[in-house]
Parts: sequence; structure tokens; C-alpha cells
Amino acid sequence: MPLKPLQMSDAPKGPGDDASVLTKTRTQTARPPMYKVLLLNDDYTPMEFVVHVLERFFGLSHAQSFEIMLTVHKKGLAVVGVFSFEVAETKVAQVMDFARRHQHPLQCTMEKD
Ligand code: TYC
Repeated sequence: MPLKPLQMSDAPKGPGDDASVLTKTRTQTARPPMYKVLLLNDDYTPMEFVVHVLERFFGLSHAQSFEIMLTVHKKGLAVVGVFSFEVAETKVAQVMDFARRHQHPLQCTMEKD
């Protein structure tokens, strides 16, 4: 029995077939994902250093900075702020670099909000 060459018209139709793929047009612009920047407690970084970091890199007042530092000290960690991925990444890098340069073990991380 001679075989007929396969044609595109022999391709399966139905779900998954290109001809059946529907598109939905979105009118609303999706909000970009946001990231929490977290400060972690340790036993060695001086409290004043942490307060200074919060004032310097997060633009917080002295009172706000002291409050967040105390929360980290008592609870183990605190959210310092919520930012876009790029801003959060930059803040984490700035804090980690500043702490390292001053030889303090302070840790700062980020996670999806
Ligand atoms: N626990 C530190 C101390 O007693 C103070 C501290 C607070 C360290 C917050 C880190 O993120 C931190 N000196």
C-alpha cells in the first residue's frame, strides 16, 4: 500500500492546536511584584550601628530606626520596607557591603511580598 506524504492539514485539530489558541487582551497594567527587605538579628552588631544603617539606607527617622532595631533585637527579624525588585536588591547590597566594611555580621535579605 503506497504511503501518501503527510500534509499540514493532517495535523491534529483541537486543544493545543495553533488554530484553537485564544488570546485575552488585558486592559489593566499588572502591578510589578514587590519585595520585603528584612533585617536579621545577631549577637554582635552594635545597636547604634543598626540604627545608623536604617537612617542612612532607608531614609527612616531616628525614632523609627530605633523602633525597628529593637523589634529585630527582640523578635529576631523585622521588615524594614517593601520595594520593587531592583530597589530591594540595591538596599540589601548597600547594607551588606556597609556591614562588611565595618566588620559587623549584620545580615539583610529580601523575599517576595
Ligand atoms: N542584638 C544586637 C545586640 O544586642 C543588636 C542588633 C539589632 C543586631 C538588630 C542586629 O539587625 C540587628 N548588640
